[in-house]
Amino acid sequence: MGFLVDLRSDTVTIPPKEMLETILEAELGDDVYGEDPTVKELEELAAEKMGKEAALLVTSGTQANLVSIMAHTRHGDEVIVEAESHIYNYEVGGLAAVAGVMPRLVNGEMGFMKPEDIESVLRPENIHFPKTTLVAIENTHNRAGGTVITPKQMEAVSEVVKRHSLKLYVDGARIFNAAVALNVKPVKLVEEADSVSFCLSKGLACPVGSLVCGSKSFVERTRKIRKMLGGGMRQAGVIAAPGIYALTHMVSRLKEDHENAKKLALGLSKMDSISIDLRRVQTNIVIFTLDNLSVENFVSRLSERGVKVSAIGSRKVRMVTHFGIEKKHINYVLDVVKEVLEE
Ligand code: TLP
Repeated sequence: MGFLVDLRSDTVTIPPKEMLETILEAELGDDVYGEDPTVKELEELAAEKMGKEAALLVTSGTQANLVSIMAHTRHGDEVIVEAESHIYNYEVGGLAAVAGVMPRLVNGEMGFMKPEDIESVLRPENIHFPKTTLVAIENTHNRAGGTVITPKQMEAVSEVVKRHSLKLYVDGARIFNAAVALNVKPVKLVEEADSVSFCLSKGLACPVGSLVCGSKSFVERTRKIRKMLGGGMRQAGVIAAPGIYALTHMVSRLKEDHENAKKLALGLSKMDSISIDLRRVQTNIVIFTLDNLSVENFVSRLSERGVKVSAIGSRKVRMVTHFGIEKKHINYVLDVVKEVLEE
């Protein structure tokens, strides 16, 4: 039997009915006036989960990164980001175009920028140089294959960051995947960070929304910047209610997505003409290279058989497991890939 299996991203998840039902029950108000009780409840819950003083509901992960960078920096500052990071690669250059900061790239190892590599690009005080103010970490790291940054790695980065009086921000779009994979509370992953954002609309299966968490004064700055960017929302409780449901019901099930990703990766690793680094398959993302087949061709032939996947550049393919994808779908995808490769 054939299936329709969409592995392009965990952003394609359809929310469960119980989650959508919370919208009808949500108490609403105008959040620009600070009067939506459901938004307030979600923001308090998010802050508590991340061990920070306060949180702000924003429209997307991209907006979360932008308002956070803007709140931590001034125009002309330099921000250290990993070369393959989402902020640098997939956010329409917003950090330069809107935040007005200069990205300084550091190559990571499996998404992790080593402290000595960060330190090596820091500039001494000099009239010619921009001021470096911020280091941004991505956990899990998307383009590295959903790899996790551990509390120990965070500690090591934080030592350099603090010694040079910089700020540390975590793009934690998938921080709950990292926490579940490492079997730690998310707060352990961001203790050292000044701020963190996470997405509701990826593995947590919400229709929309991200949260930015940090100190009270930082979050107040992001609130004003969000308004400036047109992100002040009115009865945003309709977005917050699913978020509350997600944080209480959708986190622990992420381990199923990780198991499915491992099963998928293992199956793919046994096929000729696929190269995959299994060490990188730590959460719900599977990235592999096709040795002698065009990615474009592969993606379209899979799609003809009901399997949607993403191309990353001309050589790599990404598959992401998520809510709604079960073992039977993984078996189906493996059969389809085998068939396509044998054609
Ligand atoms: N990533 C999306 C695409 O934009 C590539 C995906 O399908 O993985 N940080 C990280 C680490 C992300 O992976 C993403 C989304 C974002 C931020 C931005 O989130 P949204 O899409 O809500 O703006």
